[in-house]
Order: sequence, then structure tokens, then C-alpha cells
Amino acid sequence: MTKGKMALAAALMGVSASAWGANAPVNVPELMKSFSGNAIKSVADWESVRNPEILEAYRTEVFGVRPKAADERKRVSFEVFDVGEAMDGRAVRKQVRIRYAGPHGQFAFPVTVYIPKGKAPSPAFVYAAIYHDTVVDKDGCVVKSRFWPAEEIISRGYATAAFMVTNVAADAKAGFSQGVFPSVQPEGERTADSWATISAWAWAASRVMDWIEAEPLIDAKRVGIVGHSRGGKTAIWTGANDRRFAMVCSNDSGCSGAKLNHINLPRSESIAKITNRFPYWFCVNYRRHVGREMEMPFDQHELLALIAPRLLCVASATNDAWAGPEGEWWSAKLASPAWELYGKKGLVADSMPAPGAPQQEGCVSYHLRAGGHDLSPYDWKCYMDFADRHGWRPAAP
Ligand code: GTR
Repeated sequence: MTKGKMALAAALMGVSASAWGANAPVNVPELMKSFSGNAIKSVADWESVRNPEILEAYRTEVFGVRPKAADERKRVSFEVFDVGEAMDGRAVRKQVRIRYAGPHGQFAFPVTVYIPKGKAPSPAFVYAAIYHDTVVDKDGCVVKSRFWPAEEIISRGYATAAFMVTNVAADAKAGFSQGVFPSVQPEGERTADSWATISAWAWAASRVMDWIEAEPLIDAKRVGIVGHSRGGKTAIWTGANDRRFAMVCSNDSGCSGAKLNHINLPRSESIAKITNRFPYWFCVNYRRHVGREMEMPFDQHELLALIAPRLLCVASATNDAWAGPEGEWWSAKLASPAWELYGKKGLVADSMPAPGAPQQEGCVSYHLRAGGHDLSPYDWKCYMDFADRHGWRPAAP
């Protein structure tokens, strides 16, 4: 596309072409028009038509449909098997086994929780832990992770709960006979739109929320879900399905997460590449979109818009072309009209920021970190600063 055309495409969308990158989206599906072509003009239209149809599209075409039994609250119970002091007495540590009595069997997974002392009930961040230096103990509880600065989170007055996603569903091909899957549905009954691994990980985050709702030391109305990369895709899908999460933090989630598809970013991951390496993250139907990004009738800004009117953070890193920072920024920007319907501001910015200059004025935050594919203390600082801005910071004791 020529420069002139790019500027025109950008202008048509009411925003200027990014200063950081040269790419602008192309023919993006309209957020405020239903799949059948009706204008979406009000919160009522959004909530009765558009939000449900986008959710349905992502369920049937991307992440798979989770069987109803998976989300039945009566099947979930908790065992707090360890309570103690941690962090030199600054926090309470709880280790919880979340049990699920499925129609086809029992399943359980552990969660590690730290809660600041003397500040109850605390706002909290649930962290969906993935690979990389995540140390788990013999019970499967997360002990530490380079991506999870638990002490810093506590010192800022937030509680935090981490679970290891691979305790819920294997991060591997042929994983549907393991983890939570067989307790919900026999493998032989799977179809082209059956739930897949990212949906199972998001399921676990919702079960952590079930526990939080029953835990008096945490304020269930101020809980964010944080995930990096495959965990970022999981965080978005968690918040899209479970409105109890008041904030979603997508850290470098990239392809099938925050990155827009209707944009030409050749160095970023494509649907062909992701479904080839990680077919089990998605339902089989997703393969219909391989090589057809520009023809898709829905796109990731619509997925992000499902978080409205709650808080959303999208983060990228300068040396993470694979995740497509420009595509992530554009999704956040193009999702913003959903917040405006509610009389709120979405992402308040006309172009990508410089690294280290977060855009946090509205209810959608975007930041670009200098560096590579990572979830660093700086990213967490941005998430906590944003929560603070929205009044989540607990009053001083
Ligand atoms: C990559 C994958 C990305 C992203 C990443 C990660 O290999 O292609 O979609 O999820 O892994 O999770 O770190």
C-alpha cells in the first residue's frame, strides 16, 4: 500500500497512522455493525446482539465451545491445604486445591495465593503461569516464576494467585485425554468446535475466581487476570467469558490474542504458523482461517471489545515482532468504541507510544516496553499503576 493510501485508510478510521510503525489495518470488520449488517447504536444493542454474536464466533471458530458442565458451580469445591505466613510476615500464603466433580470423572489443580496482611479485603491479580523458570513444588503449586513478582505485588497492596496452566491441560499435542478434558467429556465425543487447551486454561482461571468469591480476604469485585503470550491469549479469553474479572492484562499475546489480523505484518505469527505448531490451543474449525486473515469476518479488536466496559491492558515489546506490536495497538484502538458506548473512554491515543510511555488515560491501557518477549516487573508496574488509577489501591492501613 502507498503512503497516501495508508494515511487514507487510517484517517477513515479516525486515527492517524502509527508513528512507531508504518502499517495500518486494511478492511477491518466493523465493530459497530452486526454480522447481519445492522448498526449497533446502544449498550442494549451491544449486550443483546453484538457481544453475544462475537463471543459465539470466537467459541465456534477459534477457541472451541466449552461444555456446559464445565462451568457448573455446583461441581466445584475447595480444599485450603496450607495456610501460613510469608514474605517476613507481610503476607498470608494459602495453597488451595480446586476440585471439579465432572460428569465423567474428578479433576483437581492447585493454586498458590499470597494476600497482603491487614488490608482485607484486597484487590487481586490472578496469574496464569506458563513455561520459563516457573518452579512448582511436589503438589504442583507455583513456588516462583521470573514472570510473577509476587513480593512486589504484595508490597503494592495487591493479593495474587498463580496456577500453572499445564496442571490443567497439557501444553502438547494429544493432550485431550489428559488434564481437565476427560472429566468433562469423553475424548471420542469431540467435534470440530470442541473446546481446546486455551479454553481449558481460561476455565481454570474462572475456577480460581470461584474460590476468590468465597475468600473474605480478597475483594472479588477488583480482580484482574494476567497472562503472558499463550497465557495472554488465555487471559483475554478468560475475561471475554467471565465477566466477574474486572480487568484483563494481555502481555505480548500476539497472534490469536491481541494482534489484529487485518494488517500486514509479515514478521509476525500467522494463523497458518500458530495452528501448525500449536493446533491443540484451538478448535479444529480455526484451521478454516489459515491463510485467509484478510477475509475473516471478525477480528481481534472485536474479541478485545468483549472486555468492555471493564479495564483492559494490552502490552507489547519493541523486539517482539512475532507478536506484532502494531497489530496489538490497533486492536486496542479499534476496540475502543465499545467503551464509548458505555460513556467511557477506551484507548486515548492517536498513535503508538514511545517505549516506556504508557497510554493509560481511558479504560484501555496500552504500553510498549523496550526489549523482547517477556513479562517483566515493568509490565506488572504498568498493570498495577492502571489499577491504582481506577481506585483499586487499597486505603493505607
Ligand atoms: C510462541 C507462539 C506464540 C506465543 C509464544 C509464547 O512460540 O508462536 O503464539 O504464544 O509461543 O507463548 O511464548
